[in-house]
Amino acid sequence: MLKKRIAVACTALALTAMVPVALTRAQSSLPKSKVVKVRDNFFYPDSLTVPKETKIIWRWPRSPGDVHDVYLTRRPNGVKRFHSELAASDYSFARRLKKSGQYTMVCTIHAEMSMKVKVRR
Ligand SMILES: [Cu+2]
Repeated sequence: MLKKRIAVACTALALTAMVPVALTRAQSSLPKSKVVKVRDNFFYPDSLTVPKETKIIWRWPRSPGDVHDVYLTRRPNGVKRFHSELAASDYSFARRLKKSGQYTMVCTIHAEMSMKVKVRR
């Protein structure tokens, strides 16, 4: 019986401990981030709509594949181009998109490999 009661108490404690985390997440006004997978030969997802100040993180796979990069082509006025390294694996690249508008990123090696991000006002 005692064992059962302890188990119940532990479950209750665990649930209580989880509540603040959930609340913090929901209430947080911290800028968001989105992960984009870099694969052969596509970005996933290849289309995103995000709020301003979202950090986009491109992640290459752990095991080596083809070489890819991320190069910003279309962008709102006044936004600087960015260009990642060329990488085959174990690499990531991130940029925070601060200005609303349409962004297009491509891989300079593979013409078919492109993606769009719409940053909301
Ligand atoms: Cu590529």
